[in-house]
Amino acid sequence: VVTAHMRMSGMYWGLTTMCLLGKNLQKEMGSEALCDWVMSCYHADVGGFGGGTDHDPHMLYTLSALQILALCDELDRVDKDMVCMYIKSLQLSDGSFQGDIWGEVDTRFSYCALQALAIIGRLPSLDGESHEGVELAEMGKSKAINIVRAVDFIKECINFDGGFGAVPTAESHAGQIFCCVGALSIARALHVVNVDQLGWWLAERQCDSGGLNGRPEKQADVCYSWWILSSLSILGKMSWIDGDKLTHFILECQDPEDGGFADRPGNIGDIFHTFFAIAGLHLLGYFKRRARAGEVVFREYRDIDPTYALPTDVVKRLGLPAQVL
Ligand code: GRG
Ligand code: ZN
Repeated sequence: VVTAHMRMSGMYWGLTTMCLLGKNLQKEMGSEALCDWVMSCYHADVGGFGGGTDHDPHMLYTLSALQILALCDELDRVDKDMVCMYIKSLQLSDGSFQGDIWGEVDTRFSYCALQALAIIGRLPSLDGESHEGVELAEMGKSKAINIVRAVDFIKECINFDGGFGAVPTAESHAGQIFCCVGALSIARALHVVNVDQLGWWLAERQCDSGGLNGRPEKQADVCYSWWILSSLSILGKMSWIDGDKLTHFILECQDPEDGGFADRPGNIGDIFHTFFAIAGLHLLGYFKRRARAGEVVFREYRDIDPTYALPTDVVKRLGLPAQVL
């Protein structure tokens, strides 16, 4: 059960999982009706999406909505200029982004903003050139976000340990690190990262159980398999953790009865942890190995992109920018 206010993200987690497992959204998941529902959460007056019908627009659900439309190849349904204006309206003068009109600032929203703009082809590049096929000139500079400041703000969130927090001076946390590394990958600005120091901090998150925690002294949780592995993958340091031990931990989190994955072994599964467990197993090459071992069904599984958390073929189809080391 996904809480009503975040149904949009729940739908993104569920649909992406189905894609990764080789399901066809058009033929097997009724993607057209799903996109009708997504559009019923759109606020045409401001350009943002809510987490459910009749919910106020928010950056988090605007990204989830665009990701769903991208998965279903239905991006033509949105007014890209309006969505761009919505995201720009949430950028503050220091380059940060707030989640909605109420003003909470968090590096999660920087990531959401940059990915959302990339998906709709409205992401300015750092050197002032527009990306291939993007008609930014037509849009006019005044309508674009300030990408230089967006990167500067993320830089301000780097801590002495090489990690990133939600805002400047906030403690390093693996979830925020994913957001910052992902945003920098999208902006092609990974040069601001101290790769060895951050890679070391991330690798240190592996616990005796093989699972990963989100910060020192905390319990392992399957969702960090994604937040940490994707960051390490972008930084080219996936080999710094023990992949076999992590694979074993993730598989232990699956409920043998209903198939879902929980945060840790023995707990009740949910769609959030199921998505990140499957996505983590993909990055670990688990399904490829099973396909190579002759298990035919695994051949239909699709890979996931570490920067966008979308199937790699979708990222390719849309020509989305990403820097990986
Ligand atoms: C497109 C994949 C994708 C994401 C969109 C919303 C977002 C961008 C990213 C969220 C990143 C984040 C902050 C993840 C962490 C989630 C989490 C498990 C938080 C728990 O924090 P604590 O402090 O738990 O309650 P710990 O594990 O530290 O005990
Ligand atoms: Zn979790």
